[in-house]
Amino acid sequence: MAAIPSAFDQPVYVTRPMLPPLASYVERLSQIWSSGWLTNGGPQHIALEKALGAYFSNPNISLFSNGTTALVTACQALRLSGEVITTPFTFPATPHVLSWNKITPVFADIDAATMNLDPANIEPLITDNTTAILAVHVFGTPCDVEGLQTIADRHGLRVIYDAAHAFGSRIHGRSVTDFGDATMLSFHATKLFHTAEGGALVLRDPQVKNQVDLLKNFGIKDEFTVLMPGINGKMSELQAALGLIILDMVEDEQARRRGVADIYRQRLGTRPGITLPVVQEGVDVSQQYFAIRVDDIECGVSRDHIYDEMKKFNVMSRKYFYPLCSDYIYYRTLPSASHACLPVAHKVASEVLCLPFFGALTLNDAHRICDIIDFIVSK
Ligand code: T4K
Repeated sequence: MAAIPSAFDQPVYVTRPMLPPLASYVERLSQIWSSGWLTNGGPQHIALEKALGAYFSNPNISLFSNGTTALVTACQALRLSGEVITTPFTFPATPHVLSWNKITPVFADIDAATMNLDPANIEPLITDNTTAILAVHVFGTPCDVEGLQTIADRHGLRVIYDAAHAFGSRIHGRSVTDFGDATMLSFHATKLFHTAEGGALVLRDPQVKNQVDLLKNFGIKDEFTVLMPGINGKMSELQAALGLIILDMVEDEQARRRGVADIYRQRLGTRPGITLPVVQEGVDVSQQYFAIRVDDIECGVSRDHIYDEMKKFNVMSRKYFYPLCSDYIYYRTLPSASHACLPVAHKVASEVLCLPFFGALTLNDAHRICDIIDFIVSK
């Protein structure tokens, strides 16, 4: 049997936020201090919105205090109601934004390879009450955007994407934000590009962008006119200033993560029972997460065993997204939440393990994590 690998001295988390040299943030903070302008669309906010508009080649972008509020607002702006078809394999925010809009989430099963909504499962779930499809580019892997749009067009539905994991994901050179009526991005600290907390909507229609801008600022048009019951979803100057610095670091961070991914692929790809993230022709992924799948029969040990044992070596992997949203107390009585309707999602949720994946992880760390997995699996 292989020698026992040494444990890490400090916990190695699933991700760590990119942090710029403090001095560069202090420099931006001093601009904020001199302006005395802290929020409500100040100079940092204007600059970040413009920079991200250029990054996505779409000026119809609206910044938010977080991704969840952005998605809640998108549902309002697009006047979604009734039922929306979505995936159970996601973070709780995805179905919750529907519930906050008094919309019933209807869960459809996912594709086994991409772990995203499978268009083939959507049509049988469409009723007269269905107004949209809310799909998630899980772990940065793009959805079948053409398949989803074809179904939406056939039934007059909106398409919204939760691209919380997909900053920088591209399909044949086009940003994932080019597809659908609205795309939400999360800029939470755990995301590749972040503003500590934050998010954005990228919109197809400039009129929807105007509506979104009103909605995220209480519906205020001017000092004496409030047009609609909006919310406070504004990004502050402190968040935007951080984003302006982090944006310049994204490419380098992605390159570092690719180095880690290469090691995981080389070292774990030949292990029976371990499946690596899918590689799709013509697709660039964001490098947000590195999610392996563990088939307990073929591998000889379960995903849960690897997760528990890795902790003993101070490696904190995560079982994103277990349990499925359809198994939460609030949703499990929905007809679409029954286990029988979601066999692939249940299998995937029992197998997925997100390994530590961030630019500050050294290649040596990545090898050590593989040594630990090898040890656990062969023990
Ligand atoms: N849609 C999808 C598909 C999402 O995944 C998310 C968020 C959303 C919507 C909602 O977007 P936001 O409204 O958040 O913008 C984390 C994040 O909090 C959450 O934003 C994210 N998805 C989710 C996948 O991951 P937790 O519960 O795993 O967070 P936590 O605190 O356990 O953090 C994970 C690890 O990250 C920690 O073990 C250590 C590291 N970490 C975390 C923070 C907050 C740091 O090193 N520094 C930090 O500041 O949800």
